[in-house]
Amino acid sequence: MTRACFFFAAIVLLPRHALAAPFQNALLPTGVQADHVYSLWLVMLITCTVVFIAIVVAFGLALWRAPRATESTPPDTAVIRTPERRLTRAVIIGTVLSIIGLLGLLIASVVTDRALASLPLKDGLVIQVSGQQWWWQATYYPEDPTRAFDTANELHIPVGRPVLLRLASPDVIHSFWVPNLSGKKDLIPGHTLTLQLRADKPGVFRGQCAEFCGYQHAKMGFLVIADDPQQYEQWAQAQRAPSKQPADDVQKRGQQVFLNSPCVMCHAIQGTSANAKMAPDLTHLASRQTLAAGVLPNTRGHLAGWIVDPQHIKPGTNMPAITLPPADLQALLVYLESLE
Ligand code: HEC
Ligand SMILES: [Cu+2]
Repeated sequence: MTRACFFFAAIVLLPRHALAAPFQNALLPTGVQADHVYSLWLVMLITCTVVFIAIVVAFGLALWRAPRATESTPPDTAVIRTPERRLTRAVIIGTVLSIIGLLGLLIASVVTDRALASLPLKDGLVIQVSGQQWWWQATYYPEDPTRAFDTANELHIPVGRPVLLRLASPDVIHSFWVPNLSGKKDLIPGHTLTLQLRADKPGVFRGQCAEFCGYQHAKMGFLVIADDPQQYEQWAQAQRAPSKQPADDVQKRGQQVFLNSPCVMCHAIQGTSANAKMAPDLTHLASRQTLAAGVLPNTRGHLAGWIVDPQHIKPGTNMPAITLPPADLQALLVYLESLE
C-alpha cells in the first residue's frame, strides 16, 4: 500500500518538480493546450484511483465477512441471509454512483474539448504540415508568397503566440503529437485538420508520429522549438533567404556534386537549380539539430552515414543509398554543412 501511494505521488508530483528539462513529457505541460489535457488527465487519474481503492476495500470486506467453514463445521450463512430489500438498495446506490462518476468524467472531457477549441487565434502563425513516409514537411505562411518558406522535421514557434497547424497527408494516416504543447491530431489523406497550440515558455520539445504509418513509423520524430518572438523572427527571416552560396572551392565542388547527382530528383536547395519536393528541403539543413526526422544528431559523421547508407539507419526509407567517390562525398558534406 505504501508503495502504491509512493508510486501515485511520484507520477503526480515528480514531473512538476524534479524533471527540470522537459523533452517529451505529457505530464509537464508548457502551453495552454497541454495544460487542459493535463488537468483532464489528473481528474481521470484521481477519480479512477478513488474508485479503484473503494472497490478493493469493498472486495476485501466481502472476503472478510464471507461465511467460513471447516471440514467439520458447516458455513455460518447468517451474514448473507440479508433481506432482499437491502441488497436491491445497495445495487441501486452502486449503479447511481457509477453513473454519476461516468457522467462527471464525460462532462470533464467535454469541458476540456471546448477549452481546447477556444484558444484565440488572433495574430496566429499558420504552418502547413504534411506527414510523409517518414518525415515531416512544413510550409510557413502558406497564404503569403512573400513570406512563405519550406522546412522539415523541425518547427520553430514564437513563445506566447497562437500557432495554427494545418495538417495534411498525401497517402497514409499519421498523427502529430508534441505532448508538452498539445494533444494528438491525425493527418488524414484528403482532409485538412487543424491543431492550435501555444507555447508559454521557451524550450525544445520532442514530437512523435502517434499513428502507425508504416515500417519506420517509430522513427518519425520531430522537434518543436519555442523561441522568444524576436529570435523566432530572426530564424524565420534566415529560413526565408535562399541558400548560402559556396564560399570556397571545396564547397563549390560539393555543390556541383549535389547538383550532378540523383539528390536533385528529390531534394530542393533554394538558390540553386535543385527544387524537387519529394524529400526534406535542404536549403538550411545545417540550421537543424537532427537528421532523418529526429533519428540522428546533425553532425558530419551522421550526415555521411546517412547519405552513404540511409537504408541501414531507416530500412525502407524513400532515400536510396548513393555511392560517391570519397573526395566527392567529403566536398558534398562540407557544402551541406555550410547551408545554415
Ligand atoms: C529518391 C529520392 C531521394 C534521393 C535521390 C535523395 N534523397 Fe535524401 N532524402 C529522401 C527522403 C525521402 C528523405 C527523408 C527520409 C526520412 O527521414 O525517412 C531524405 C532525407 C535526406 C536528408 C535528411 C534531411 C533532414 O532534414 O532530416 C539529407 C541530408 C539528405 N536526404 C541528403 C541527400 C543527398 C545529399 C542526396 C544525394 C547524394 C540525397 N539525399 C538523395 C529522398 C531522397
Ligand atoms: Cu507517421
